Amino acid sequence: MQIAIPTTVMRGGTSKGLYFLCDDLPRDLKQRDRVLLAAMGSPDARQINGMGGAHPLTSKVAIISPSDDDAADIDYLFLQVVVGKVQVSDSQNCGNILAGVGPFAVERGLVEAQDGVTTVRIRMLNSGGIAVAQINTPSGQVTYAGDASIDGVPGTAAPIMIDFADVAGTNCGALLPTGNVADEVDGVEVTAIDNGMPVVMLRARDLGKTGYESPGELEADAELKSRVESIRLQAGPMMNLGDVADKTVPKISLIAPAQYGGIISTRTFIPHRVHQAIGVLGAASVAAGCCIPGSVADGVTTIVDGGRLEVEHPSGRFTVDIDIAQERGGFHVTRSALLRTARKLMDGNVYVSEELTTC
Ligand code: NQM
Repeated sequence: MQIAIPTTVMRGGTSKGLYFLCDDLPRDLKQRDRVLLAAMGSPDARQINGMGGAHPLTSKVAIISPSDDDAADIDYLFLQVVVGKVQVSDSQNCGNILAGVGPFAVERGLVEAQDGVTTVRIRMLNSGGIAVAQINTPSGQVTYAGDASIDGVPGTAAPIMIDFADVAGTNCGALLPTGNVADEVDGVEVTAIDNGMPVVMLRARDLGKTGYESPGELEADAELKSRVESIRLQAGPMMNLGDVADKTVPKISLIAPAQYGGIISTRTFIPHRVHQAIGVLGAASVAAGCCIPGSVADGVTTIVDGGRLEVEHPSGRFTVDIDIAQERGGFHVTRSALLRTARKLMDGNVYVSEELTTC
């Protein structure tokens, strides 16, 4: 027999996933993960028997519950249901799926809607840190329609402004987790950085690439992929992430001079597929790297001291507002803010075999 589990399918930023209330999923974590694998269709590489879209960007889950933290209204746990593997990972946060969390919480009655704009304070359980999202709620109803556009998503939608007060080092303990602005791994200069997402930045040209290749071209290059993975496996422990063989972090961002008036151009391994755009917190980390003299971005771009930075990616640009200060010899990011949109696609039940919730 199959049982029904209430869920909402939502596009959050440039990603898509299933959004659940925590109480609707099994409490036991092994059972919960079995249910989510079945709901998404993993480990099948095509996810044909589930809701997933056979790509990391469309195999994502948000679990939302009321928060007991006075600084937050709700808690958000992000889970990556790995495509092609029996693996559900909480090793990373996701700022794109985060965009749908505020609307979901308002619609499910976890946060009271205001007439106009509703502020939702979200505690991010994977990484720590609070995100503050502004949701359009005219007459106390969430609206998804609007005139904001983000690169990588067709059309326009209601704007969702998201502010991160203090996310630097939330995954790795420090903005520059190795203690250096640059390190060498496998003979390649890298900058390991965590402004909400652990990212290893390196110059595309140092790997024999222009940095303007398409995701498909980069994914087809087996030698490049193995060099990138070798650097990632060594950078993980250096970034206080331990053994990252089975983790989806750090991300590897190949950087090159901007082509379209932005601060820098990126192609980002997440970590085995190449992002069609760039992750939200991934972009915040790369933007922070563009503010640090001596980082690998220094010379690829002109280092700035914060402001509105446009990070270029394969499908356009990602704007990050960043405030960064140099204090006591270190760098302190006081604010990262950005615009996303989200859209509710379907609301109903996902069906899984009852045995998964009982054994
Ligand atoms: O960096 C993909 C995405 C992400 C993560 C990934 C993200 C972020 O685009 O905050 O949004 O890097 O795995 O959904």
